[in-house]
Amino acid sequence: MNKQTITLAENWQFKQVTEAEWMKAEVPGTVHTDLMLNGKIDDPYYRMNERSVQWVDKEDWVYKTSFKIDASTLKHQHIQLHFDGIDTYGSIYLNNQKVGRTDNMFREWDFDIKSYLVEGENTLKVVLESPIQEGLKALDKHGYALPAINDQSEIGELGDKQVSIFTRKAGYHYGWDWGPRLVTSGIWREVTLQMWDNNKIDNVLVQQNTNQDKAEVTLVTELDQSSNQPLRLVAKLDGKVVDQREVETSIKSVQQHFTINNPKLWWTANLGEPYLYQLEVELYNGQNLLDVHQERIGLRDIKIVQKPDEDGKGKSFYFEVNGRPVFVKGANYIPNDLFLPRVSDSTYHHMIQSTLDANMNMLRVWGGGIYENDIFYDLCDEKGILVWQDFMFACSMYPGDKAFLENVKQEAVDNVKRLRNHASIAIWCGNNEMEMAWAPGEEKMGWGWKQQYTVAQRAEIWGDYEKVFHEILPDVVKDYTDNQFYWRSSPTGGDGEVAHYEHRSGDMHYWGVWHGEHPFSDFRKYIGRFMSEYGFQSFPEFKSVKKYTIPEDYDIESEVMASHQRSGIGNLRIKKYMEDQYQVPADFEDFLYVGQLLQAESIYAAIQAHREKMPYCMGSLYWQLNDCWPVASWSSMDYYGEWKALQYFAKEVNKNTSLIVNHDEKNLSVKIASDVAVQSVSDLTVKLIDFKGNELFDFSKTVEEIKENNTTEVFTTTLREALKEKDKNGILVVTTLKNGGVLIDTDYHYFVMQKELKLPQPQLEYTFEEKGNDLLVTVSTDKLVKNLFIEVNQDNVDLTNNYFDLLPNQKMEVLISSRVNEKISKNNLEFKHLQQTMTELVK
Ligand code: BMA
Repeated sequence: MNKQTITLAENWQFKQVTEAEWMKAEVPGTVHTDLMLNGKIDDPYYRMNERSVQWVDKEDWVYKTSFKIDASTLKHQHIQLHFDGIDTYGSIYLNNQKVGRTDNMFREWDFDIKSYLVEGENTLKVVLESPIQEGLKALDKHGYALPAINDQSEIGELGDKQVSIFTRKAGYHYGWDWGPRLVTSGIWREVTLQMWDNNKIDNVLVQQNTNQDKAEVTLVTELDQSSNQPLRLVAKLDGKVVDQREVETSIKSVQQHFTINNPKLWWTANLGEPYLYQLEVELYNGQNLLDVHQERIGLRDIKIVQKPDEDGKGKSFYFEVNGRPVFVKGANYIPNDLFLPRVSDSTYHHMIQSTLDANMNMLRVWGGGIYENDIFYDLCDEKGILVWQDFMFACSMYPGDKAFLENVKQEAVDNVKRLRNHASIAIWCGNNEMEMAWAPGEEKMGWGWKQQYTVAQRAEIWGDYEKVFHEILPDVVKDYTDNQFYWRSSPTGGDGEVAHYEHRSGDMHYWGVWHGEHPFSDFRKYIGRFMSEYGFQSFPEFKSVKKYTIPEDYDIESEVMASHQRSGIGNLRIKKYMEDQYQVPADFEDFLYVGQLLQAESIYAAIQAHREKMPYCMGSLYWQLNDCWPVASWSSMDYYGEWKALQYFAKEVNKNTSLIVNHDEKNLSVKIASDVAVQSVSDLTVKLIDFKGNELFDFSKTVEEIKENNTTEVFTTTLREALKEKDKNGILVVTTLKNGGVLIDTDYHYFVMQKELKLPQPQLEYTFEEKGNDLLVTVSTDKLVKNLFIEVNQDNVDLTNNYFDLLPNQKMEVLISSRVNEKISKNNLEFKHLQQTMTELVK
């Protein structure tokens, strides 16, 4: 092949520009992690250390490496220096001559360097200018401040000077309500030398028209051609040639067509197999292979359906995959670290596997983070997880000068081209919450932003918004993708209408519970067509908290714990809602545990309410799947990858076919919500038992048919009939659904708040069985156990179940295994259940 790539990952050194001493550096890397590596700063995630590293982002840094080039390599016609990403302002020098400058973390950069190279030793230097100093200059030039509510400028020692919006860099680096302020710099993605002669493939756009019977595929290949040689382009699918053609010398863009009959379709995880074909596009000169483009593609058709309701008052908003409406189950996703290059492939595997294991079928890559690494999308493709992709703008208003707009356009082109062929990409969205916060044309709506400005400034700010989100970004999606869907902002009511809680079109972020202090029961009241955000916070489990604290910090109000809680109202909200539902434990460790249950129960109920409203509501993405550092947040997995109680509860409530049991003052009802049709007869049993296991009521029936994307009531009775004179505090309803003898779902339903449950003191028995490195724990009990938590004091472990209720005389098997092949020791296990945390006796 005439193309050659050399990765520049070795011999890197760095220093502060004003200092003399060079230190060892990692590329890809960040200044902060390199300073840690050299023992110059302490881990910013530990206790209050974040505060002592705020100087780092105000300095300029320089990285250098050297590499050898031999005479034959130098003969290549084209030699480019390629950066997959530079964070952010970088001046690039080769052999002390400036070859260019970068100013956008999200873009890829190419510099022609043939004329700068010499035979033998070459030096590459990258000067990283402080994003804060650059931001301050831009703020000065702009003349007035712009809204950036999550920018923690005070912690950054800048007073009220919020500069994040002026730099095209991940917003969350400047702080968020779940993140610290650590404004990084670094060569954060790979650096390569790319060499070729005459011709290469630049990129390939895959277009398809797919249905069950056939897929008509068009490949649009862009070539970099500078020779007069006759060329041939060969397309292969799963190793078989599907098209080949001669290419005329002057042509830059070539189309190839082929048809696949009876294609193996790509499906979301819950509906089928996410089949991927291996695509190769090869460029030949005679028999000589010049270049090859490889990727895995899915044959599928994805649409977003917005059909007016019959009464004309709203419109649907649902995803249709291969002609089938899909109820979306999932979560919002943020970057896994502030220091992005250290996020390992195994972290990505764990995240996406956990998404799949929690029976989800979509992640929303939220706009305050990054356009994720390729591996993220590869894994989503493989596992059948749809991706809602935001462009990187969130909760702020941005400038709109010519240079900024041109920069944004290039960023969009780079990322759209990189990601568009992934089977998982389902929607492109302009930004997070900006339309709703500004609320154009609605004086009474919004977050009070526009009221801070003069008429002229308001016109300018909204004008700049429209240029980016109503022109540049939709144009890029239109021009560079296979007709993919663009949505202006999340949330938006659609048709230019601002989203609100009563709106009957578009997507909805429901924050009445939490921010608005609505009761949990309001999750059932405010349901839109597609719930793209809602959430509730919790702390990490104690094992995780111990990693960033010392015993004197073990109080949620301590300075250290408060610093790892970035929502100003966070602790207040958790305590208030906990008081409503639970007996609030005085013990710190118990508080963390009960807090996780509180979060899990509330979001479980929300997801259930959304599914119950199918097909009116066709999506439920809670805020948020993961964390970027150890912190109290809305996440269902903590920074160390530990599943919180919510992740287990999500797994339960997201099952394709799920029981929903509810009661009100008068009635008890059982419903079945299902994403899929179940044609054969199913068996439903509904039992009422007390906490010692006595049966008080027993009902069973067969269910003839379960419909897809629908919720059907299958049983109802009056409370009077079911409960008789029984004590509500000591009973529960156990509902099971079986099909052909196979258990589909079980649900336990209680009649009172957790704080009012008369939980008995159970006699628990445990047996342990080693299975290779894994440990099988079998738990049994004589009386009801509520929310048994198996705490494993080992890292990187998976449990098949946790935080579960165990019925009297029931047995539960939990397999504990290690993701790093370690032996699980029973000595590392501790157990906790709710009754142990309750100090007040329920009368
Ligand atoms: C949502 C998100 C984030 C934020 C979260 C919790 O609206 O888009 O901006 O972290 O709320 O407040």
